Amino acid sequence: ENSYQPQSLESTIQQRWERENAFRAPNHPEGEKYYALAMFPYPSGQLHMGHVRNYSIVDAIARYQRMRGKTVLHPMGWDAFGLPAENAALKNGSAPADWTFSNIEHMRGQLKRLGLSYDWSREIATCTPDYYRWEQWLFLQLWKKGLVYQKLSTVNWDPVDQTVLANEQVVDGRGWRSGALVERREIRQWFLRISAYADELLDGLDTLQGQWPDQVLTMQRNWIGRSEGAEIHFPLADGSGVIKVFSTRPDTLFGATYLAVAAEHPLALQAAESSGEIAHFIERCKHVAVSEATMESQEKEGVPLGIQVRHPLTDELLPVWAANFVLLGYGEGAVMSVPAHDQRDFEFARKYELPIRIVIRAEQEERESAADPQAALTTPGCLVHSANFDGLDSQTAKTAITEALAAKDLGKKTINYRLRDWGISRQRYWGNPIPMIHCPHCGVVPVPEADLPVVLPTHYQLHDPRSPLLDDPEFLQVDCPQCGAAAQRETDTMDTFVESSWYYARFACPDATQMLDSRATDWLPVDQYVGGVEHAVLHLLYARFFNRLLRDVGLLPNDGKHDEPFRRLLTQGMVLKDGSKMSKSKGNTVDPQAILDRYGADTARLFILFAAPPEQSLEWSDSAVEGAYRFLQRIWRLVQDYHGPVPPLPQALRDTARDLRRAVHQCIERVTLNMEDRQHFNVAIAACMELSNQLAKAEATPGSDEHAVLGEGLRALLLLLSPFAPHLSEALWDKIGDSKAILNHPWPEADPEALHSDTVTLVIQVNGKLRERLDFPAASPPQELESAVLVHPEMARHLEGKTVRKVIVVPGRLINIVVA
Ligand code: ANZ
Ligand code: ZN
Repeated sequence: ENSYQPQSLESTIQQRWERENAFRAPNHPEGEKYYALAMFPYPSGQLHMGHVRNYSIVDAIARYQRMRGKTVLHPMGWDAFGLPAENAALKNGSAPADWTFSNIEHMRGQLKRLGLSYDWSREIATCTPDYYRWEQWLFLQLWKKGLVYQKLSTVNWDPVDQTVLANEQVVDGRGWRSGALVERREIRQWFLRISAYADELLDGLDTLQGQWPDQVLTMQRNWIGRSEGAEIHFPLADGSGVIKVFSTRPDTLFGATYLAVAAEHPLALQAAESSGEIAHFIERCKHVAVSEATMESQEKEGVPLGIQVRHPLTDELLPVWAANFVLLGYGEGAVMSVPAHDQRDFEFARKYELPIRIVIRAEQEERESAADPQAALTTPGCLVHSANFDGLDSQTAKTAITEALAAKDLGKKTINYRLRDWGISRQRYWGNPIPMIHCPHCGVVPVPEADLPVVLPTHYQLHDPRSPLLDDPEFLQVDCPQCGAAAQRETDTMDTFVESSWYYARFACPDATQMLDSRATDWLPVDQYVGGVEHAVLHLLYARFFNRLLRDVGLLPNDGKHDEPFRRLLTQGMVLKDGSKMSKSKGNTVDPQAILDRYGADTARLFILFAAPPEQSLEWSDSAVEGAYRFLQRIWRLVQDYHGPVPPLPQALRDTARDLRRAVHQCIERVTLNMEDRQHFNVAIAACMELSNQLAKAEATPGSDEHAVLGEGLRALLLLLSPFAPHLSEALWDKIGDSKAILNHPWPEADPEALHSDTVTLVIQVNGKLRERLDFPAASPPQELESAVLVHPEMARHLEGKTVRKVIVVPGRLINIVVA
């Protein structure tokens, strides 16, 4: 009866929370609101330690803020569409929906077992029509605004499985399932015009400075990749038009010795018609997966197209090449190559023996640069061999040359973004159907709003990777809403990042009969968002984009306070074991369930928060788990052994009681500090551990001052621990607490009176050398200290036989005695 039994204790406490709807948030926050959110999980089947860490962090924050008197919203849901459900279904011949919902059941149970303070009445699963219908609705609004469009775009095509592959399904250039060589194919796909928000998304990052990790802000800035430069036109020698290029270095224009275009550039395709070599080159480029990273790292290769252009300022003839490092989708899909000043162009020129012409001299260099450079000089400098622009610095020359081009109508200043529009089409089944119809007469026609949602059929058993929507007349066949003719539904579904781009807003009003209502305005933005740093760009950028879309369709106010979705972001570190990331493939996972079964939720949570600061990686340690468990046992015993009830504090405390009380309030101060700005929960927990040791040592016979202080200290300790070990704290609070339930009990405040110490410890130096540390009354003026230190018994041996020349007092810190 009197020992710590986490299993039964935790289940009793959890039932109480459930009975009392303890974590139900009101529709509209009363008083100050606090919205705490963890990135919601994909229902893969089992919680892993990364989840436990993520949710323990947010739960500690949510519980702390509740005790600070805020109205807290802390919801949970499921990012439920996506490929793994299809893969699992293929393997077991089940339906993705069944697999998904049974996983949700199981994982919900695991989350409940962890005792997380969720308002479960707000649970969302994104694969339900109640949720995804609003995405379809938004899609139609964006279509009206011109923020949705279709264009040809490249996909990875598996010729054996006859299906489009996601990038992660391409392994070493082959289909993950068929092993067939993947081809690049151009198909029409749907895009969201995130590029229209590029500047706003960039500027918004400034408002997050200090609230989001710098690393994430930098990654987003680079991802948006704003480049200022010029569009430059090179007239084709045969007079048939121009090739446009984008350059951030128009100052190097006179060093351009050839042009390079992307393999799929129209001019390359045209040249391929009459050249087997060129056609072969383009064909080979097709087999490289479509990512910037692979394009960057591959060996640079190219082929001359047999075309010439004229230099826009010198009229010199330059050859045009197709090259595998030029991206079709960036800038103009063509570059002017300046081998002397761009490393990539340099390597390419070396390989194919193209001329290298130096036009920039590093500022500090006196003589002409070497005629045979070993690498490109990529820094700005002073122009040479550049006609009337010689002698200008790069910065000035950029403007001057761009102006000269503009005067000839052969160029202009432009800004380019690395950020591409968001291709949301997926040729997959288990996703949100794009609400469009293809009519043979009218072309693309949106599904009328009244016909929403387009419900995704859930009954298919999957037998091959091809989307069953393609073969289901029930889904496919529809009358054109405009002309009534037989038409076909779109079979592409939306990227699952669409669902995760607005779920945080829907949590505020999960039952709203529109996408969002005024509850979202009141609860947003999320005050604290926590998740993995792997989401630094895509998810976190898309959500920032969507929040602005929701604003611009009128669902959130345009008041400057609702632009950003997440006010503060914490990116938690990984959970490691034996020095490497826990993962199934490495076989080094620790199943949270096993820890819960053995030690209970409080131990699991406490260990995981104590083992490292939240943003750093955490090394799993069985003995540290054991240690966390023993600590909780110790707290249990400490409170059980207390001879209650807790008496009121006497007016004046004796010395030892006063010291103990100081320790209690110092702990409150330290924990509070680490719950707020720094969020170093490990330090907070360490402070609690230290206090528990001090309390355990107190000699507290009932009736003594110490007994009263111990009571106060145990109460404080339970309050301070309750965000980390909520079950134990609440159970013990029942025994020793004052009336209010610990969940909503005000967070303890450090009493300045108690923190105040009557003595100060000063460092005593003799001739600048440390000799003693001595206590003096805190209020002593310097003259008193001067005389007191000289007669202090501890000082006799240091001063014996010496003549004191001078005593220097640095108040609160040290006394230096100068002797001869
Ligand atoms: C000439 C030049 C000279 C360049 C020089 C650089 C250095 P960011 O900063 O990323 O915007 N570029 C333009 N379009 C490209 C494409 N579609 N694929 C690959 N590279 C492309 O980079 C802009 C620079 O990348 C441009 O400036 C262009 O090369 C190249 F000394 O033009 B530069
Ligand atoms: Zn029609």
